[in-house]
Amino acid sequence: MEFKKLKMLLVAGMIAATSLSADTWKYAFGEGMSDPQGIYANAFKDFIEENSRHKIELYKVGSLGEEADMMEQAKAGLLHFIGQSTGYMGATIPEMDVFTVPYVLPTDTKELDYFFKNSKVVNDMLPKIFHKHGLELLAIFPEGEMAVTTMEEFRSPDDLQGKKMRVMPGSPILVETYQAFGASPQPMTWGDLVGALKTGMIDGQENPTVWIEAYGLDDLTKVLTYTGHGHFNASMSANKKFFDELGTRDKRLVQEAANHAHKTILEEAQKLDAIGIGRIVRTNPDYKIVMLTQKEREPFKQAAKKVQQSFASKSASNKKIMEQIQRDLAQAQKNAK
Ligand code: 6CS
Repeated sequence: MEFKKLKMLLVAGMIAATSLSADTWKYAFGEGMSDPQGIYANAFKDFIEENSRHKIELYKVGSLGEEADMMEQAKAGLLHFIGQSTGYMGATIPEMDVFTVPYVLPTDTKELDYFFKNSKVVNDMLPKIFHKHGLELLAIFPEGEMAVTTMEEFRSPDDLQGKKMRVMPGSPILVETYQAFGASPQPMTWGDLVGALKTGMIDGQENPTVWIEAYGLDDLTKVLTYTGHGHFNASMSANKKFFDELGTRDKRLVQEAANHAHKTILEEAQKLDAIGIGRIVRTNPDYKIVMLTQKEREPFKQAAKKVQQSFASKSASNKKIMEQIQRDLAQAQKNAK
C-alpha cells in the first residue's frame, strides 16, 4: 500500500477511535432530579446514552457545592456541563441579568416558548458572550412565573417598605429590583433560605410556583402574590475547551441532545405553573393567593423603569442585549400561537 494511502487510513482510524470512544462526562445542575433543571439534565443524559457509548454522570445541587462553586468547576473544566439558574449568573456574566430585569419578559407561556426558540439574544448574541467566559451556551429555558411569597399581604411598593426580601445572590439587578419595589433585598443562597424563613430573618422571597410547592415554601409563608414582574429561567452550558476539542460527530451529538432536552422542557414548562398552583390549592387551602390587578401593578411597573435603564447603562453590551430582547419579544408577541 502506498505511504499516502496508509497515512490517510491511519488518520481516519484515529478519528473513528476518538468519536467512538466511551467517555464519561460530568454534569452538575442547580436543582433536584425531578425539578425542571433535573428534567432537562435527564433528557440530555438519556439522548447521549441512547445515541453513543458515552455516559453522563449527573450531580444535583448540593452534591458538588453551591451554585457559585459549580460555576467555578465548569469554567475550570472539572465539570463538562453545568445547569444554572440565570438569577445566579449576573455577577459572572452581567448580560445574563437581562432575564431578571423586571417587567421585560412576558408571563404568557406561548410567547415565552416562541421567544426561547427564536430569540436572537438567546441563540446568537449570548453564545458569543459565553465564549469569553470559557463556556459554550447550549440552552436557556423558563421554569415558571416568579411568585412572591410573604408573611403579610402587599398590594403596592408602600406595603413592601422595609420588608426583608430574599433574592438569589450574584445578581445586582435582583437587588436593584427589590430596592425599587420599596423592600430591603437580602441576597442569600438557596441553602440558607429555608432557615431564614423559619427564624424570621426574612419577610419573604420569590421563586416559581412549582418550586414553592415542591420545597414547602408555602408552608413557611402566608401569602403568594403574582406581580407579573418576572419569569424564572435556567441555562445549560458546556466547558468551552472540552466542547471545542470534541470531534465533529460528538459536537453534533451534544447539540442534538441539547435540542432534544430543550424541546422536552419547553413542553413541560407550559404546565409548570398550573401544576404548582393546583397542588398548593389542594394541599394548603388556607394559603392566600393574590393576583395583583393591572392597576395595582402600575406603581411596580413605574419603579421597574429605573432598573431597566440601570441594566442598559451598565455596559454597551448590556444596552445591545436590552434593545435586541425588546425586538425579540415583539416578534414573540406577534407570532406566538
Ligand atoms: O431560589 C433559588 O435559589 C432556587 N430556585 C429555583 C427555582 N431553582 C434553583 C435555585 O437555587
